[in-house]
Amino acid sequence: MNIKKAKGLKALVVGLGISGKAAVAMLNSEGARTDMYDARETAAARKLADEGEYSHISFGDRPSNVKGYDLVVLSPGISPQKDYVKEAEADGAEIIGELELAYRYGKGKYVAITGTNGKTTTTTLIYDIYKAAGLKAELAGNIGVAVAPKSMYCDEDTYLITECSSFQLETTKEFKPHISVILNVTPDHLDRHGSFENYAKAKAKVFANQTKDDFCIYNNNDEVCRKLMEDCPATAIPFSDTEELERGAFVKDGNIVIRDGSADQVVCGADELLILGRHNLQNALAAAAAAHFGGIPADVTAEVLRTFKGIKHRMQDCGTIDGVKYVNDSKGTNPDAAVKAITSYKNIVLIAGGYDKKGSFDEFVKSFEGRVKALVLMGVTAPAIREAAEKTGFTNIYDVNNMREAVKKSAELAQPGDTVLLSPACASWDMYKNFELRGDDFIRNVEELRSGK
Ligand code: UMA
Repeated sequence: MNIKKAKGLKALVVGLGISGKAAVAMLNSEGARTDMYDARETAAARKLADEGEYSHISFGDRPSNVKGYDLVVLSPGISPQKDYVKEAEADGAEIIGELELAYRYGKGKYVAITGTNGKTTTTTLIYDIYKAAGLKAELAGNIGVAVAPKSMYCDEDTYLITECSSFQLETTKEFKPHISVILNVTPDHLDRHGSFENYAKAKAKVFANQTKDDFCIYNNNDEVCRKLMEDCPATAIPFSDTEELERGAFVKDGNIVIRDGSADQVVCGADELLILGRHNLQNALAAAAAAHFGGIPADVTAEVLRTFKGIKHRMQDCGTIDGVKYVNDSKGTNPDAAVKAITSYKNIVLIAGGYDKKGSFDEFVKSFEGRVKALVLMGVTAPAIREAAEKTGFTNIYDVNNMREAVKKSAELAQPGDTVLLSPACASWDMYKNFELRGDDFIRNVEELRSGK
């Protein structure tokens, strides 16, 4: 039971996208007096203000006022380090995000999944398993669904299977999931968090308020995860695809096995998974552990693992044209995610580049060896990726201006048996609103290629 009362609080919601709108609705229904701010003035934002009883709304570089608030609810895309946020805090406001708001004023039991990569796949797998077990479950969080409406309208015994980004965790304070999952931690969003250490710290907030009665499922193959566990107050449950563990989820004799007490439970064969790659085996192990420690029988988990086909924009098979396979991995928004996709295929014509998060591309280009034949670059980071690739001696590089040109050029370069892979290693925000729109643009262009347009 996490419910508190927000009645009478004076709140400012910063950013009016998916999270901000949900925060406004929750605060209004709780009886808080809610003001709003967004850098961009849109008709949708105005409408929101007209509907609110006490709302004042402002647009532009900063909110018209940041003084006198009890609570400031930041959208995930907005840094708590911004001057006006610091000013509000100095004036006595508590700074939280929509995840924390949903937790404080709503209901439900949380299964919170974080990590640099694999979050959406694992969150979806866990959700599918909980539903298959007949439990009440809702999908929420960074997967594109605000948490607040789910926690407002669910029952106390509903599981909120919540994908948590570092941005969302950064602004949590009391958030306490019953089961947390940390899949891996590799450099991402360094422009926002300032350092890898700060980014890892934000991830560790997923377990900060857990107790021994809760579970934290973590990747024992990931050094950063193991290190974070030194400060974990929950019952820590490791998973590994390479070693047998005293307790946890691992692969033994080719099977996914759960060990919890004396007898091992065989879930299913690792080769029965339809989703490809070592990282997906790790995602399946994490999901199997999250299911087991949520009290779900192994046969229910097995059925979902055997039939799960993956998610859109994550190594999504878009079919074959003239013997060339087209794969949409628009969700490869950081170098590590893209490496995972690259190592799952051979003879690749790779489309990469996008928004600059100020990370290094050295490891990314190293993974090309023996796999990537040609590189087609677009977006702000194109010169940086070219430079990193050329340093390693890789020179088969082509610059293009948009996705249409990228798909056309890739089709020219690819031979039967090759794979054209969109896995940009970068966020989409320089050219698109989000990675979904980038992936849809890729799919549309592949379809046009198929129809000969
Ligand atoms: N805005 C400002 N000032 C700024 C920046 C943005 O006012 O300085 C305004 C914009 O004009 C816009 C609103 O804020 O109206 C957008 O807010 P937002 O960027 O926080 O996005 P939301 O629509 O609320 O979506 C957020 C997550 N977005 C980000 O973290 C950037 C979504 O994750 C998430 O699905 C959604 O909440 C529901 O939980 C997307 C994402 O890209 C998928 N996540 C990153 C990732 O996965 O790498 C972390």
